[in-house]
Amino acid sequence: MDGLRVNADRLWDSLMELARIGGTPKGGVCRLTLTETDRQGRDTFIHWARDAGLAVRVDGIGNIFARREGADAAAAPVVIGSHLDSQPSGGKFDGAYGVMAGLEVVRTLNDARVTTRVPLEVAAWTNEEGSRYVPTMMGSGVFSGVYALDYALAQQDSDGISVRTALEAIGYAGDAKPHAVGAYFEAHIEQGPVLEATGTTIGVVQGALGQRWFDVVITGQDSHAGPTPMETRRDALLAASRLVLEVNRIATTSPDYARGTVGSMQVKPNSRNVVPGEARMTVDFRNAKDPTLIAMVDELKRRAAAIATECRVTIDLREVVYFAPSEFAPELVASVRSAAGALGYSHRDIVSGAAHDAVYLSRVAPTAMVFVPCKGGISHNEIESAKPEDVAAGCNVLLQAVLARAGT
Ligand code: HGY
Ligand code: MN
Ligand code: MN
Repeated sequence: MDGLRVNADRLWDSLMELARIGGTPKGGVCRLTLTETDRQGRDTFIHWARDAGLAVRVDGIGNIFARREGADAAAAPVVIGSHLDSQPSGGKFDGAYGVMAGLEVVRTLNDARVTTRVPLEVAAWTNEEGSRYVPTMMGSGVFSGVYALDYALAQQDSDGISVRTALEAIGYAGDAKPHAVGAYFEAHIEQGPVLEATGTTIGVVQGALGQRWFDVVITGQDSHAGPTPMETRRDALLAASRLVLEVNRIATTSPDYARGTVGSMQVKPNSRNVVPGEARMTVDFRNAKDPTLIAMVDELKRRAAAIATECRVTIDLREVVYFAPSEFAPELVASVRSAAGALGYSHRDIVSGAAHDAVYLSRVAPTAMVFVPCKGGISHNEIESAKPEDVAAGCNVLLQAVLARAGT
């Protein structure tokens, strides 16, 4: 099987075809989870999967499993997956690449009439992005036992629509039960600058940063921008602005790949001549070491308390996501590294700054990821781009690593 190669044009064409669903003017995609465009993306994947002879099942949170039988039908499948949902102004490759690469692995095995020893499944996980609904990686989190199904179904978006309602509205509330997974592989663009900057084709992913997400509500008092003296104001936006600076200071002064982002802020009443009485913002902290991640949050809480006193406001920090740094299965990571080497691709070990469904799958099955470069390291942006030859290279590594695990 060492000579087997994927069909690079077919893979690229599938990615470009899928990118037309929810396509945005600057060449990105908007397929927010459980919306009409997400449904269309799901339907397209299922159509292609069935064309490839796969049996399709959907579970209670809308995760899709497209199954290719193996010689040992009772064996736990090797699953290859990622996600079809995107950020509001996302790119063509984030998530979609991993699902299309899984489909291309199957298509290649079909062309070569290869039967694997254990079954294969191509999976598309619900709501990886965590943009419309928190928590992030919701579908893979339910599948892996991190979140109860009812908890996930009850989550509401900013319009008060529950996951359950949205899932039923697009017809993806399925009944497939959780099943054993023999191993999990995910191909993904790096979403950062390292591979491109070092001229490396394949990232051999060791694991992913831990994350702690907070929803923050800052409450002061609306008051008139003119008569209200500066020293008596209870200005929620001033307090929020100081907290944003603290998030950045903590992240830039902490070790171990520390990251800190405030990605969203709402101000009330949001009127130019009213001192804002309320500000809502998000905090996304990440780190490669759990003790450092915990220390970052402790420092944030200390600084928030001081800012609240100085600005005469209240600051409520509600943690909405927490998962420790994850390490992938050494034996599977080694199979990715040796596949890249055998195929003659430049490769390097790398830690993922982004979380992926693989983070939660690694709790229930040996897991590994394959990274390929993206242009300028830019992702979660409509201009996200990758090269056809890199996309194909990652899929060839995926094919060989999957075959090494699934057997033939
Ligand atoms: O935020 C993340 O790491 C992922 O893109 N959901
Ligand atoms: Mn992704
Ligand atoms: Mn993403």
